[in-house]
Amino acid sequence: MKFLNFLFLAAIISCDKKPETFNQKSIEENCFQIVKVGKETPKKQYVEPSKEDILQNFPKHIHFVTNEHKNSFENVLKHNEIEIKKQQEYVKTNEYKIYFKKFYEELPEFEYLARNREFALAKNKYGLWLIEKTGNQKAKPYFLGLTQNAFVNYDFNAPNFTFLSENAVHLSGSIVKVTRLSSFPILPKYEMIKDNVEFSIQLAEIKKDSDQDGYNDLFEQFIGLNPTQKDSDDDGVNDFEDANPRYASVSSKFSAMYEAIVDETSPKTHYSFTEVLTDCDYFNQINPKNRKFLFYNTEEQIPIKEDVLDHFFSVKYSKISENKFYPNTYDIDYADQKGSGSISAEFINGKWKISKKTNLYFGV
Ligand SMILES: [Ca+2]
Ligand SMILES: [Ca+2]
Ligand SMILES: [Ca+2]
Repeated sequence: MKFLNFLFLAAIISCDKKPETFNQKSIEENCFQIVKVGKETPKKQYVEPSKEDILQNFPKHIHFVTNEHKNSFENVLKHNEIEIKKQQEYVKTNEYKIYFKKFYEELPEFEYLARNREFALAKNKYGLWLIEKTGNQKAKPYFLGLTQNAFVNYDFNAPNFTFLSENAVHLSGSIVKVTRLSSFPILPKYEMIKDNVEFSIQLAEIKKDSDQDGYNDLFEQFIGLNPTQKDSDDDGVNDFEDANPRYASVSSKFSAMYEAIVDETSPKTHYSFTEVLTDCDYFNQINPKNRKFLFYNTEEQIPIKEDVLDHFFSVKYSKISENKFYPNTYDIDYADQKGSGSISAEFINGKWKISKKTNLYFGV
């Protein structure tokens, strides 16, 4: 029941900040609850894509043909849950750790599905990756750019199944329409668009890293970085090393507050970010030290559309409210997979003191 009970209790508090310039005004409005605004700007209506839209907008780098001799989608889906459980058990075994040793040792944050020659097929929260490990060279992950509309049917029982030919990655599955009920952490609902599909992606396409910054073009496109610029936000730190690669950091009192709230220690890998959806510049301009962030504003909705936003942005924050009773104290409501509650930030002697209170546990 991840977000079922989640409500941003828009504690509308008077705020006597008098914005002076246009820019200043927009930051204030985007960051603070202001009584004049009254309520949040209504969200843009999400328009569900038709099956034709999905086929038309299917990523151009993925070629597909239909193959009559494969399992039908209905059949695959029937066993999907059992297969996923089997895979979850398999990744805990020594057999798994030994079979994928050379990949696993370097990049344990991926889940490995199959191994062909010097390549492994792996997944993480963004989707499927091809990981190359040649000799003593460092393992190199390439994102495959398969959208949620490409349902891949891999053989969980055979980690040596063939997914690689000389020049391309081949996977079988179906093209589907996916609908998720954002309030429930349950499996999504699928509607079949094209059954028995063989997907193929050219290796050259997969390995393309136009700006040579370490992320392949397909990954940069997916997470909203610039595939033709090493340093997307032009702050002097290349995308691959940048802990906040979409927005240049700017120090300010409230950026420091957000840093104190969110910059918790976490394994800092190049292939996992904490995604935050916010229109508040104080928030997206933070300079994190302990983990990597991707900030998106509600207008761009990159890379995931409305129907899956809740699953991609696992922590949500409300705007800032000035505390009516305590001076120099600000409140933010939050919700994550574990529960929801409020964060209180007090500014004392130039430093932020943060306290977090969980009001509701989701029991997961
Ligand atoms: Ca790149
Ligand atoms: Ca780049
Ligand atoms: Ca940068």
